[in-house]
Amino acid sequence: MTNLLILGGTTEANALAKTLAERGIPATYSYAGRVDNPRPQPLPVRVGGFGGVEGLASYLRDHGITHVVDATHPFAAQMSTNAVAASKAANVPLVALARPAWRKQDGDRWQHVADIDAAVAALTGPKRRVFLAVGRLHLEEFSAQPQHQYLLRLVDEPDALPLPHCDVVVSRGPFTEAEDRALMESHRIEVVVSKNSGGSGARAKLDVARALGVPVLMIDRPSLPQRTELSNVAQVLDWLAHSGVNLGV
Ligand code: 3Y8
Ligand code: NAP
Repeated sequence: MTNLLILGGTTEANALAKTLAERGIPATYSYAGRVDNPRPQPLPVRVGGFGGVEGLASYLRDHGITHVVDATHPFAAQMSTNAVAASKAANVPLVALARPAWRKQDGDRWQHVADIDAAVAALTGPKRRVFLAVGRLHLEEFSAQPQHQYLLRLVDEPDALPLPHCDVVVSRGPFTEAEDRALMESHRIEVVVSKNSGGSGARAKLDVARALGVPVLMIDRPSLPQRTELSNVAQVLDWLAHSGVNLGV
């Protein structure tokens, strides 16, 4: 009996969940529980960590999971690393639904940096108006460069902020070019800090930066373990069909 686990939290995971629900393919959608009101899903949802590799391996066995699709964000490196180890331990096949990294285009003024710390170091220098579009989890690191006027975009209202000069926009994506243009022009943004998330949900700020001639500090992705990577829902359905799953309609 087919029973999928989707490790979610991305636009692509949501598209997969919609398709599986429409086809009546049994699956559970998993959130980490990072934000207050995660988007509802057309599948049963579970929220919260599994308790490391062992916890996930036990979850796979206890719930009779037959396939794992890791559709988490490319920066969710710990989850993806655990998922590969746990699926091996529980002998459950796994694929990743992974979107390609964004690539510099003509007109882009990107400076690639290896990680968050390198992005912080690259902000050394006199005060600038910085669009810090990397969420909440790593704001602390940027307090090493308190001189800037920051624009922060967060999913939830923050309680405390580690930066002395910042404006906060509470907004979850996917984002449009019109709203990102309005935001970046009204805040007179002079540099954008972005993770190389890929996908469509957060690329608008890069298209606007190109149009406005604004430089981007582009944070490269963390390395992930070896696994089969598919890049769209159709390929996941194909993988399921080839492993004997009845695709319903
Ligand atoms: C909880 C689940 C959809 C899916 C929406 C995608 C697109 C918008 C781009 C910017 C960048 C950022 C952030 C971002 C994007 C999508 C997608 C994506 C970036 C939700 C969601 C959860 C999270 C967690 C959250 C992190 C934060 C990161 C905001 C849902 C909305 C900055 C990553 O407050 C916190 O603790 C937030 C934590 C991890 C990174 C960080 O360090 O703060 N995502 N984002 C998931 C869970 O609990 O398992 O409610 O929908 C999902 C989405 N976030 O189509 O509706 O697919 O990438 N999410 C980054 O890329 O830099 C925003 O503002 O320009
Ligand atoms: P992470 O650092 O790789 O994972 C840390 C721990 O959080 C994991 O070990 C696991 O806990 C738990 N976890 C992460 N994703 C989970 C999921 N989908 N279901 C259940 N538990 C999960 O992860 P993260 O970067 O904080 O990302 C958390 C969530 O936000 C993921 O769903 C991800 O897709 C989404 N997201 C992240 C980003 C980002 O920039 N990182 C951007 C957009 C969306 P245990 O070890 O206890 O199992």
